Amino acid sequence: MTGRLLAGSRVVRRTLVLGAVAALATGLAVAGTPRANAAADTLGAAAAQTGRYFGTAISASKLGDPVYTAIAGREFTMVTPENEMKLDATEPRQGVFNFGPGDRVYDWAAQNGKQVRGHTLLWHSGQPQWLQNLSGSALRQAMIDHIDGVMAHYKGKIYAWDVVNEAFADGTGGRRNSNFQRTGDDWIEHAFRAARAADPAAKLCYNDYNIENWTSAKTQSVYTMVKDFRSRGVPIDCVGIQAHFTSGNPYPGDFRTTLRNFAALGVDVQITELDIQGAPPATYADVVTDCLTVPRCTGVTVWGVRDTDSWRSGDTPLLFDGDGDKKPAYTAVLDALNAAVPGPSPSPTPSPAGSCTATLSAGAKWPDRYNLGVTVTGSDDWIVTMTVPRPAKIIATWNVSARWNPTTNVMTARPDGHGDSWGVTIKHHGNRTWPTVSCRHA
Ligand code: G2I
Repeated sequence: MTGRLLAGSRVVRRTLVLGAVAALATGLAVAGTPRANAAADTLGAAAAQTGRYFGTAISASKLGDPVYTAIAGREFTMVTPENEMKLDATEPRQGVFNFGPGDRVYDWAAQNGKQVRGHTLLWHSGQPQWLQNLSGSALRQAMIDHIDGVMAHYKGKIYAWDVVNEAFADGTGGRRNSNFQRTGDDWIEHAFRAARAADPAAKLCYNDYNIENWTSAKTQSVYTMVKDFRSRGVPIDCVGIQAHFTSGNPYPGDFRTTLRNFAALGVDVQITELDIQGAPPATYADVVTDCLTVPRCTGVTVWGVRDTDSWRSGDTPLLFDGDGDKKPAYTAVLDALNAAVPGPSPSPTPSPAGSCTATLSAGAKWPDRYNLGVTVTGSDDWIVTMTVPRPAKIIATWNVSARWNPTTNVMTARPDGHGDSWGVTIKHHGNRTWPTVSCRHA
């Protein structure tokens, strides 16, 4: 059996999937005691063990820098184009779209197995001149046309879109005065409805800063809007909390309450632009731990790779220094992510000389599922453990004997006589973060 065949005719596919499910089902009765995951050694892998992503902002202009791409490729599972999908970049003239820079970031992410957050469709800042010159119904129509044009281009490819960015004012908690706002209060809900129609597969987020502190007027106003949208069926799936922390806008002790309260409205919450002045390790760990305590906090994105890549580089607010070396904050975040893995600490099993390695590679993709190839080296009698980030599930395997434990969401695989290259089909249920794998000799 091959993964390629799985994409074949409906009859063939059904046969293979059913066969594989039967093979997996035999594991249900014999699945053993849940084992804790080994500590992961990258941010993305550690977050994936908790069913979350760990992302970074990426600039197209830096994709030629090998230090930058090595760190980004290794550590992160989610990518946000820092500027390339903004209004001025994507629609520089009315009705004339430019997806070159956005595609460069998207393609790099896709080629490296990462998902993409789309940022951002409607923002008061970064507007091209033609848009700033419009008002009233002409502006409203241009806003909808922009959403339609950009979302059509990236249809089916984006994990979540920041549909509306920073629409509330600091301090008072009222709406920010902008050209969009002057078209009427209902511009935000119209944007979300248009976005849902344009790409039903993307999660639709409202994204803002200074909404970390639960008691602030701005947080309360955004919360009231999201609650209202949920009660009236306006399609909103997530709230992005930027988390740009400075001495003037410090990490608040009630951040976890904010995450929990938004999540209780039935939306995902995501930390979307994290950076902290001076990068204090304890504060970074606290922010990440807050996310880990809220099941609907689905991921954390830091706003850049190295300090020198930051929009406020003088604050050295990120996890890697200008040389690309890991800072103490990196270790604090990795430890916080690894500490979240449930279950007892793994017993230190000595790995035999030349212990085996399982390597994943991208296979075919469908809207609701994707294939991964697995190649094992270093042993011909191996046991591979694959931990799948919830709510994704393995629904089929080929060229391997597999047991699926639904309690732990872990598959254990052994050779079935077809060699050391095999594969799985994963139904992602919205979480396209790849599983983590480990290998040991049988
Ligand atoms: O301002 C920080 C962030 C606040 N939330 C929304 C984010 O989209 C925003 O990101 C920043 C980028 O990090 C900056 O890189 O947004 C700025 C404004 O769009 C970005 O700055 C722009 C400069 O304004 C341009 O002059 C410059 O050409 O960056 C461009 C590329 O370096």
